[in-house]
Amino acid sequence: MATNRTFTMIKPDAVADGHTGAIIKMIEEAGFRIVAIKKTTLTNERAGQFYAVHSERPFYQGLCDYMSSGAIVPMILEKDNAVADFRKLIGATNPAQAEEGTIRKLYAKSIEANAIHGSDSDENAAIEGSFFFAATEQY
Ligand code: YYY
Ligand code: MG
Repeated sequence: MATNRTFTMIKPDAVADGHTGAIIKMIEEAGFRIVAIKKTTLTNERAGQFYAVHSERPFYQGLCDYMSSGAIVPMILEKDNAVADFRKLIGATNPAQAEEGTIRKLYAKSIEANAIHGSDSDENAAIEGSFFFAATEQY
């Protein structure tokens, strides 16, 4: 059975451009309940830890620089089939390939500055959620 939680963060470009409210509205209207939320920043080093799985990829350093360039809004979300349904809501990694009506189609600027993160598995959702939030911050 799919677990009912996923992890997301609104990325620096979308936060800086004032899209936080519109994106949260889309998330809630799609039926996700916000379990945890805050506005914070990542150092370059912590961004590197979060994306460690990509450390050998050519885009890794640029990604770490970008993710530490401004405020982000991490969230834990709850819904039946949360991981898969949320990936559908955000759309493809490259906004040029994202479907109409998805968050990335609407708000991403490029494959790097692509507005929002979504966990790719139940296991990673739990790891990523606890990267940002203590158990006492999840309601
Ligand atoms: O899960 P998702 O965010 O859709 O993509 P990943 O393949 O996990 O890559 C993580 C992150 O890295 C992506 O959101 C933007 C960045 N990135 C990039 O800058 N250039 C690429 N060719 C691939 C990914
Ligand atoms: Mg990914």
